[in-house]
Amino acid sequence: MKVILVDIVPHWTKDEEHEDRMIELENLVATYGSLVVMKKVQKRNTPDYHTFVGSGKLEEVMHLWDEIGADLVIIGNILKPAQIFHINELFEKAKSKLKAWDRVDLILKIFELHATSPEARLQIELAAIKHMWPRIFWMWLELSRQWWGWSWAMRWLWETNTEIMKRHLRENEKKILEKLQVYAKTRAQHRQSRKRKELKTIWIVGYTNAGKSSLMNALTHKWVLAENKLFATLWTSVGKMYIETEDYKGREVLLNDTIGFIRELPPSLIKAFSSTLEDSIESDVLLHIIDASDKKVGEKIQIVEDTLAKIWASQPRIYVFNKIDLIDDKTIKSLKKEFKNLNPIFISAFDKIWFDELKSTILNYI
Ligand SMILES: Nc1nc2c(ncn2[C@@H]2O[C@H](COP(=O)(O)OP(=O)(O)OP(=O)(O)O)[C@@H](O)[C@H]2O)c(=O)[nH]1
Ligand SMILES: [Mg+2]
Repeated sequence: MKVILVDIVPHWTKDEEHEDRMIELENLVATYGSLVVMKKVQKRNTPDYHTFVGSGKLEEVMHLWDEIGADLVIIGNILKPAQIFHINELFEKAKSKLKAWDRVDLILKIFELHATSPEARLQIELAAIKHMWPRIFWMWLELSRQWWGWSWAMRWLWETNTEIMKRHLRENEKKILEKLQVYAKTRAQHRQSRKRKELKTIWIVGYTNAGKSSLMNALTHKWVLAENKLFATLWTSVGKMYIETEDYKGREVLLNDTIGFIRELPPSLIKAFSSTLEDSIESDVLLHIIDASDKKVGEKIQIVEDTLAKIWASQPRIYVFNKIDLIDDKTIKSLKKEFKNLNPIFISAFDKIWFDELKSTILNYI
């Protein structure tokens, strides 16, 4: 699919900031397997009430569509149901084949693509239904406003169809929730059994692509998929790590590798993973993995912290700067200085360096 990317940022956004947003959006599109053929950044402080982007920009995009043959316009922000409806309506009226998605649509599509287990698929289906509800409701509201020109028969047909659609969604939602409850019950039993064995759990959290799964693989004998893609991991994997102790008895801890976070990830999408995240949310310690080679380290740390606050995770944290093989000593030194208050540990999951220090810090926390 050929994609035109449109991102709206306030006037005061620095160039490097919106470039960073754009790179991330492009990475998301690439993860979905599509190609960005055109990028548009628009600076405006208040989004357009009707279409978010503004009709002028949309006209421009529609003309481009003719020239470059794009299929999809992705808006890098989170839009209101009415706004996405108006954009698609505008495209339809202009007889354009373009469709519009917002950021949440794109992330949901990636989730759909990466969901491999039956439970993951159910959770994502549920998230998609929840995401569609306000849009359907809005579509109904908008179309019923146009009724005055309709015949009675048309109105009746349309109302009946909408009712069928709503009922279908409601029934689907109920069925999915019932199936998910079965999984949640099994998981709760496993959690109880781990508690009885007094095994401590550590949740590996962090921005997407920070290297969480790579670290999980390096510390345990698991093989979790780690690749240069956003949201490579969607599900929780649990692995056992052994830490040597001075009394030679050693300690075992459980590591949870889960979905990564990203800016503007709506809490409703995180909640879609609530059953698989339950284990992690109840963990004893958080290992916050940070990509040290990222130019926007501070911002990414803040986004992860904000997301954790939204899901009420308040455990003690160990901050781990990963990928130090990609940066020079001078950068490490300045990061150490800048983030001194976090007491971070600097490692490379690739080269397996500074793992002893990481393990002994973990030991202090459990
Ligand atoms: N150079 C270098 N690359 C690394 C290191 N750790 C991870 N990577 C690379 O970074 C990319 C992302 O790694 P993952 O382990 O999949 O990251 P993740 O945080 O699990 O990502 P998501 O599951 O998508 O949120 C992969 O291409 C890894 O090979 C490291 O220490 N050094
Ligand atoms: Mg991962």
